[in-house]
Amino acid sequence: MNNILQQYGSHFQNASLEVISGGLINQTWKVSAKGENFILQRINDNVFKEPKKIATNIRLLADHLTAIESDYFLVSAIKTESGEELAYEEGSGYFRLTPFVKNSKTIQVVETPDQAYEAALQFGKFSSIFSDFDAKQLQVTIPNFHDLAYRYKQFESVLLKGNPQRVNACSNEIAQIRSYAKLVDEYNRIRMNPAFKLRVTHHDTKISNVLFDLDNKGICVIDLDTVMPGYFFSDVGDMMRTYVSPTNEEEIDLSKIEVRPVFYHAIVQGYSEGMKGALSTKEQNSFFLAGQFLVYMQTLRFLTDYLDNDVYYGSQFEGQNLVRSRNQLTLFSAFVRVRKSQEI
Ligand code: GN1
Ligand code: MG
Repeated sequence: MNNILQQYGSHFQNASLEVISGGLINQTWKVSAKGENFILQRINDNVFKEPKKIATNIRLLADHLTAIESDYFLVSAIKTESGEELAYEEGSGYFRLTPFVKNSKTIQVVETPDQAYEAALQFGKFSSIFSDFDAKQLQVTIPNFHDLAYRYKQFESVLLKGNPQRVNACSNEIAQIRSYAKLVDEYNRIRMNPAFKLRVTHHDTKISNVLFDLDNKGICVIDLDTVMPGYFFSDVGDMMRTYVSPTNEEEIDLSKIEVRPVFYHAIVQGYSEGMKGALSTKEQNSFFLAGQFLVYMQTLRFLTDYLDNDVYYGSQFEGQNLVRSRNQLTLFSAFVRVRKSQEI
């Protein structure tokens, strides 16, 4: 790592690093150098095949904020001494350094409806601040990332080409997933419907991607790698997926998974306020569908990866991605149940 930090100049000569865990894709460190803190991330270039596209997007967004004289806080990369937004080293890959925002903190688990509200407000604000920016200008950093129809096709194809033992052993999960396939048709209809607008979309709205101040108010969103043109259901749906249950996708005891209506409503309220009236009526009526889409998509993605020998997410124990997929299937059923009881 020292070779990488050297590219940022002598300030980092005696820097110390501390691993920050959490994400499944990129590696992250907190760097301390001469009393100042920074965040260093190694971009996984198996997933982000063209890391420079990320840097281009952040630059486009920053330029737009300058043009509209906005004081929105966008965490941009610190440049290397040779003026690059990414540091590269043969064999180690691409790295990005950003400042550690003073008096800020991240949280790992949503504990109160207020936190869900604050985060949703921030993700809504993030999209709405770029409402005059043509989202199509952004580079697509991961093609088909939140395309449910594409994810379903990947799933069907792994059933034929994946690990045959695992495919055989998962007939139950596969049948359940297939029984909900009507959602894919619904997704295709929505995508064609102009009432669902293409906007600057974050695509990874987990709670640890929001910076909070010390009074627990949201400051801004971080981790801009998957900012791409997208639809409201991506950001809303992934908040639903990750905030409404007291447990996360790693929970093995499925009886702990539940949908807490107050957290759901906090997301709807925060996001709607952040979007400042920009949501169409159709979008306003599709919050539940957004949750269903994203939970279903993550169920598909985890099971697809399990059947494909964990090539994407990796695994720390045999069957981890199967556990994650079962977890998401349980969350999906809980969503449907609570919807039927009209609490959400
Ligand atoms: C990945 O690594 P992380 O936690 O930021 C994934 C998300 C998934 C999430 C599931 C680029 O995000 O789409 O929802 O895992 N990001 C990518 O935990 O695939
Ligand atoms: Mg991410």
